[in-house]
Amino acid sequence: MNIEVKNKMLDAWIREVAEMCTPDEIYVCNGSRKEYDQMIQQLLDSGIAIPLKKRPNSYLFRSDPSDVARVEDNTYISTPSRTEAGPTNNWIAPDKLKKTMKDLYEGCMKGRTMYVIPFSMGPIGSPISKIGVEISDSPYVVVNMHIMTRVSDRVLELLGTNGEFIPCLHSIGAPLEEGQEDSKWPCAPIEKKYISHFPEENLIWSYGSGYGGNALLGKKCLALRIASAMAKREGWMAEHMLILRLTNPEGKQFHIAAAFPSACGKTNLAMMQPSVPGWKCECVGDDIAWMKIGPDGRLYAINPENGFFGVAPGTSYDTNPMAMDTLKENVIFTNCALTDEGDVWWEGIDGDPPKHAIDWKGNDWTPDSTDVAAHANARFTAPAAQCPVICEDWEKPEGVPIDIFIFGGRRSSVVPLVTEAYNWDHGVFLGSTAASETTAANIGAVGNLRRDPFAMKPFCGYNMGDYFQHWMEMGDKLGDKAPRCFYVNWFRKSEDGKFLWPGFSDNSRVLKWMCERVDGKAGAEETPIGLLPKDGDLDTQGLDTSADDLKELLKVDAEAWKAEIPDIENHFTTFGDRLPDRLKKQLEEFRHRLG
Ligand code: OXD
Ligand code: MN
Repeated sequence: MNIEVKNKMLDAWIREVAEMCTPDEIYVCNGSRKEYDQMIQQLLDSGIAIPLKKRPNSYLFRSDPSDVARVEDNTYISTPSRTEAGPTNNWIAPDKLKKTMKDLYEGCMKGRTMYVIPFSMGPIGSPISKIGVEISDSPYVVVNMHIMTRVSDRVLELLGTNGEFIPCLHSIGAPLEEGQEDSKWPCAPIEKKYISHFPEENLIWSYGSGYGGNALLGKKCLALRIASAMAKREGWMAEHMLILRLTNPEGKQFHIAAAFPSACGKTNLAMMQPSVPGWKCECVGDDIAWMKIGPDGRLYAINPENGFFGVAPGTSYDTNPMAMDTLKENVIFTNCALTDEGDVWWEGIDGDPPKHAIDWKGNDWTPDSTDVAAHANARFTAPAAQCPVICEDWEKPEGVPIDIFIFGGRRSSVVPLVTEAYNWDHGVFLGSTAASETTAANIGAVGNLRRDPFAMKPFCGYNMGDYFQHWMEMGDKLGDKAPRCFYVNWFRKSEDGKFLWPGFSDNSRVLKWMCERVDGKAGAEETPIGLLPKDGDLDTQGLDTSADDLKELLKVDAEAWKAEIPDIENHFTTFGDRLPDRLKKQLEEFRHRLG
């Protein structure tokens, strides 16, 4: 070990893991630039990282073709009883799961270095932040954690001799025998991959995958699954939400937190540049919000992350110019294509496709190839501080006060552009019934409707019925200081299959209406599904959308909604007696309003 670890629990844990996993070496990370550069050099020397001539200090990695995304089927919430994990999570009893995984961990780091990565989720020392320590045998994980979290020796100082941390154990699950040649992306086969959470012990064990949310344990595992269970116990919220600040022409600020399932444009909205003159949008975070009630009774949010781990395909100067400008240097790309000029390329990026490239699997690619050049889930890892519209308060330890919650999904029909909830309970009803049509990013048939409550289905670390109840209780505590709730759908289509709403920067028109509702300035009409903008309430100046299309976008078809009720009932039934009575009441009232 390169340093002496003063924290007793950490020291004991490192020794215990080392004994089980038998690495050749142990290295405790300090988060310095020098350390990052050395790790990158090592990855370059072994041919794992590919330098990009066109982007300073940026590198491309190619994963194993079997290790390209989060593995929800191999993800477990291991609570003492199955009921505590609830119907939306995979469950194995802790003893059994630990036994299986200990057998896998036995000797799994042979021939490798075991890295100890002390990190903070949230600014180091903030009252909302949490300290984690990830042990991993993947240098790729180390460099990504450097960007996505705050890795620092100051974290160890803060821990002192007895401070608490969340232990996150990760192994790619590929021991190296003496003389055995390493592969470029070692990992275990799918049946040996386990992404396990023990919420009662605040413990994470991940085995077999080197990719994204399976391996960068600060993100989905700690900041959502473990944190949501802690938040329930401690009376705060850990949500799968972007955070943005909108400033109106008079200089008044509004803070919005929005939950969308994957492939609904969350990162684009987080960095959106308004088309409405005089309005300004700044990004606080693009994926996760931790929120606590402040001394003034309002709800304050921080972004616990330090970087963006965004989906590259589809990102362009058209769809997200601020993301494109964030990606100019100091970026790790994974599973993008490589051009002959030494740049990355992906489907949907600006300009013409290159005449020749190397695809994400390392093969020659031309526009005539039948396969995509970049994997659909190809990613960029970029420091949040590099975003040109990062909010100056994004690292404020106390967070920003949330005025508005947005829920949403991708629906080609039925759901209008925007709906305001009648009150908190109705807002929780909208969040708990949120649904999205599946895209290529989801496993299963494209176009199926999948209920993804609060976009937390894959990320809630306990029984989701109890999570709904937690939302109700937070509303009770917040009272009239609670954020207002809205539901949006940017994806409604005309009968001939065209998107009715231009989206992107024009989404600012919808956000403007929300802010004006909060300010008591904009009108709305009551409908069975909630409050909708009346004619003239939505700022459509300069918008290239016909009056008929606008009408269709804001249409409430009671019959179509009635047809949704059985599916909502089925969805609610899965939570059994854990479903809050207040949600049952909401469903009854909804049915009644529909007539
Ligand atoms: C993500 C996700 O990677 O939600 O952020 O899948
Ligand atoms: Mn996400």
